[in-house]
Amino acid sequence: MLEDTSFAIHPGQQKQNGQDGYKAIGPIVSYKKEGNLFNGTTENGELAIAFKREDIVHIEMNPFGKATLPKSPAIIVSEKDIDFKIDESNHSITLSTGALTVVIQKDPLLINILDGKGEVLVQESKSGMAYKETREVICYKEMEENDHFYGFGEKTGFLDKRGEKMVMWNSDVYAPHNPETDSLYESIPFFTTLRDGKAFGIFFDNTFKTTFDLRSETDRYSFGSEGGTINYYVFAGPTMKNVLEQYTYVTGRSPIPPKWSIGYHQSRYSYESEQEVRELVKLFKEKNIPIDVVHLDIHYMEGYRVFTFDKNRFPNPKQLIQDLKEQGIHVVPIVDPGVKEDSEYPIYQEGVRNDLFCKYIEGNIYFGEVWPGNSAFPDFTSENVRKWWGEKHEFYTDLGIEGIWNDMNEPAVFNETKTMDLKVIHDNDGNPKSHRELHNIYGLLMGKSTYEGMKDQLSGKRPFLLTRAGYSGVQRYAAVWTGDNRSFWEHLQMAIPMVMNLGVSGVPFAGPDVGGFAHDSNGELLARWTQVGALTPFFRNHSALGFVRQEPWSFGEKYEEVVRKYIQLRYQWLPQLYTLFKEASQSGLPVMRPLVMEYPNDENTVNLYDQFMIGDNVIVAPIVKPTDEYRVVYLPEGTWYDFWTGEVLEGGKRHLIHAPLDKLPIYVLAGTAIAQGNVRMSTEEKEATRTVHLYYSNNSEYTFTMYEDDGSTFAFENGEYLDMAFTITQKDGSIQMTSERSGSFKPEWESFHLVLHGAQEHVKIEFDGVLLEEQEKGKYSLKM
Ligand code: MIG
Repeated sequence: MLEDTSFAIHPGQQKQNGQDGYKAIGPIVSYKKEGNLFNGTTENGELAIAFKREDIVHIEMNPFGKATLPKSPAIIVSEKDIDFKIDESNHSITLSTGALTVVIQKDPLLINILDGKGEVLVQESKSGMAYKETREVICYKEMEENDHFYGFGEKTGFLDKRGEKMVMWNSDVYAPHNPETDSLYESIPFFTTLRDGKAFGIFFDNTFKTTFDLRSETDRYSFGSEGGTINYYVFAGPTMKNVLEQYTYVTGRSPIPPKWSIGYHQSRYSYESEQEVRELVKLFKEKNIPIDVVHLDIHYMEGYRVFTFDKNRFPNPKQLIQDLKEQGIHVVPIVDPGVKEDSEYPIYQEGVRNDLFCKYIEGNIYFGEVWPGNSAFPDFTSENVRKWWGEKHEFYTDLGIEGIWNDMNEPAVFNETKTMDLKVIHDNDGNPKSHRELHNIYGLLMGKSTYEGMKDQLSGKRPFLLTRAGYSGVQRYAAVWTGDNRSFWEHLQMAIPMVMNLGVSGVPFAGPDVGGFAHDSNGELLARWTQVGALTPFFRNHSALGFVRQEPWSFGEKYEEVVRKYIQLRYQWLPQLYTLFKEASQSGLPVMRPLVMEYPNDENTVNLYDQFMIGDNVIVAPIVKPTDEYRVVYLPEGTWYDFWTGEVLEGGKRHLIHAPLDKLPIYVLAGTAIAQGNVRMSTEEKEATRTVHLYYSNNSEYTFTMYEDDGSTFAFENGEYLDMAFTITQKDGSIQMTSERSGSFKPEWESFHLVLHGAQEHVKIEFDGVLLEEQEKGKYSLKM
């Protein structure tokens, strides 16, 4: 209680410095290389090292038992390791592949990791790895003066996490979300260090509560856990993009989402009846505002029982869902893990009778209070439970539902600790472990169960899953929204670095509740937030009960117009975003990314949090303050075009730009291109025209890719896609474009245009050797 008062900084509260009770793992006593595995014994523990790839090393230091290089469910990379060279000197043992060298100093034991050129990436500091008899483990690394840190998943605050101390513990935080709020819903114990323009990454694969301390000391940082071992991967980089490719090689990538799921989503806690949903959709249509998805929050259920619809509020869900589908709209219902304790409720009956719920070691079911009242929780750590829960989604797919929203899956429980009793023992496929150990992966495994179950039942269609909680690897199953933010300008500001860091953490499909969830939004905030949302990967307006309505028309004509314009803009940009989602599925690169990823040598970008990039050539610099119409935009080297006016701005400096309420500042790099589609009322409507916008720059070369497929099935896996790579060479006042196509998919567009921006005079464009005819100034048409 007194924590909220000045008592918290009472002089007597100051902790004594000095002995922290940690003990070093001790020097190497013996070691052996067996096949592709290195095993060492230290005075107080064990050490194991294996290489997943030349540029990825897996290390475990275990002071409590054998080092076995354990893998959490985050890991998808195969068991197979690659070989390495081993050398020994008096003081050290060296393991190397071409791209990484691990130097194990024998006494005291310190592990240093160098890149292929012999440059030090990770250097252990002081005691290196240490532990307490009470099972805490910690590892110290040196921190250089110019190190910057990115990633760590879903964290508040600015972009660069240097100077922060962060705890990974999936937590339901309704309020507050502020710069010092630490644990939120997701735990992604992975980060990238950028040092003098070069990057490497560390993934601490430990599912217990982990802590990353980049604050307490200026020249070293630590990561540690209250259980488990120091079990981590180092990724060699050398670019931030390489690190993400390496990390997602180990933990997986996002599948290409169904197109409808990257359209606009409208939500409210809650649209409470069929009537209300129909009226909502009618208004969207009347007002000419595109929409693809309506979310159904907890009120659709019968007494908050998952896998039910309330018969009075939603008398005919099948009809409703079908009618909406005919209007190009998908319905996404919320599904929480808590199953109401009700002996007459089939889901509860099945769960109890088939032993599918989380239990105490003594055999009694764990019950926690959530929306339905006293509830039991499926034990997603076991395959049979995941299968059962996944199959239950037939209830939704039978009604025509293709997307699910998982909430409260930290799991959140209404009690003091906010979650399940840590003593609960998960079955974990016959390898029992406490909730304390597996808490952080509960949401990930619920996501796996839901995604795989939906996929099985959708006969070839792609499911969409939105989740609140997760762990590394969550990207394989779900999009992530950043939970219960508020309708504050500060939260609009915070959302930008948060989503960028999620992207840098392997989660490309993310976004905040547009307009803010709790608190009362207002027209200007909604307008500015919708501008940002229009280009964030996940785009959903959601708000809480008890606060003012937040649908696009809630604040009068003036704001409605702006909101409409930007939801429409989203549809125009979908082709560009879709290609980026496809790239994310192959390389792990985020759709929305910090400038530092593209300009790592530019010091101005290292903590730039209020601008973002879409792909590698578009900068978005939204207004995130009330009444302000001006802001400073930093444009890195190169020449940039104002997306709206075509005005040319020189890079390598800051510009003061004017952005009245209806303007979202967007800049496109000269010499590059973007794809745009026509505005549609939903992605289910035909995309009749496709336009590629070229931005003139004499003497440049750019490879521009455009990806297409049916947008809804997995047929692309069998070659039914169209991948077009255009090489655009601008030289001596003319442009040469060559295209390379693969895949057998035939797109639906009837016309394909090329628009050239910024050329003062007529420019000759040759496309695959054919001279294009200029139809009107800057506009060229061509046959695909
Ligand atoms: O404790 O289902 O973050 O989006 O509307 C609240 C009701 C539970 C929290 C989610 C929010 C959702 C709300 N849920």
